[in-house]
Amino acid sequence: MPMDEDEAPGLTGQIKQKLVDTKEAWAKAGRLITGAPDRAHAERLPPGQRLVQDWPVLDLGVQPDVAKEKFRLRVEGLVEKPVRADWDEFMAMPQSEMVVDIHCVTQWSRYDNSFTGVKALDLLAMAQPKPNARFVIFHSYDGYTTNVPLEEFAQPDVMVAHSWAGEPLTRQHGGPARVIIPKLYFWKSPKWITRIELTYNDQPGFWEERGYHNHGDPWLEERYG
Ligand SMILES: Nc1nc2c(c(=O)[nH]1)N[C@H]1C(S)=C(S)[C@@H](COP(=O)(O)O)O[C@H]1N2
Ligand SMILES: [Mo]
Repeated sequence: MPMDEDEAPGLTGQIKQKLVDTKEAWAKAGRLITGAPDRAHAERLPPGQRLVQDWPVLDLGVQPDVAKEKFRLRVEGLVEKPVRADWDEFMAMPQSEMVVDIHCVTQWSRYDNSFTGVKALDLLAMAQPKPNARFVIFHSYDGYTTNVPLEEFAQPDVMVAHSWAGEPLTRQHGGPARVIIPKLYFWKSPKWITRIELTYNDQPGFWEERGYHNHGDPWLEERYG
């Protein structure tokens, strides 16, 4: 698949290689897997996580400046009706709100994040996946990629969000638009999204290729693969 010309080429030349190396080494060592559920929050806080009040910023050190005029959202690949929306078309799609908890593999969780955007289910209703579509590969403006099974994307609490707590998503948190998949660790929620590709074959993304778990369920502590 050719990359969108708006996507940054040569990602590895720009990222904080030291940071990536450290995380990759942790993944190899299986670090941070504690297996110890926090009893006080047994029903809400996944094992090995701690609750934070602020919202940490995690990325590869490249935060693309995507002007709304240049923003494009595409849903393509194994679909009957490829979607290609500019900002106004994206904002004219059915809008939804949700309040969800988010869980980062680096052990922080944050409760009650309110997001506004377009539900994955609404995008899929427009794009109409072909019967042989099995996986979703996300492509972002910083060159980041990540992958999920189609059934994980087709959950009612998955959306392409443009607002958080009623305000436009900031650039550092992935604005103008990012995917939110609350049931999986947060590395599966790509910031600065531009292309959502439905495929037959799975295609491990940036962190999945560097030792992170291919699935990433926080309740099963699927941190490292
Ligand atoms: N495009 C893009 N999306 C990304 C990342 C990234 O580097 N680039 N990092 C992932 C990781 S590892 C995490 S934990 C979350 C962090 O999102 P936040 O900075 O809004 O907390 O974004 C995920 N999505
Ligand atoms: Mo992360």
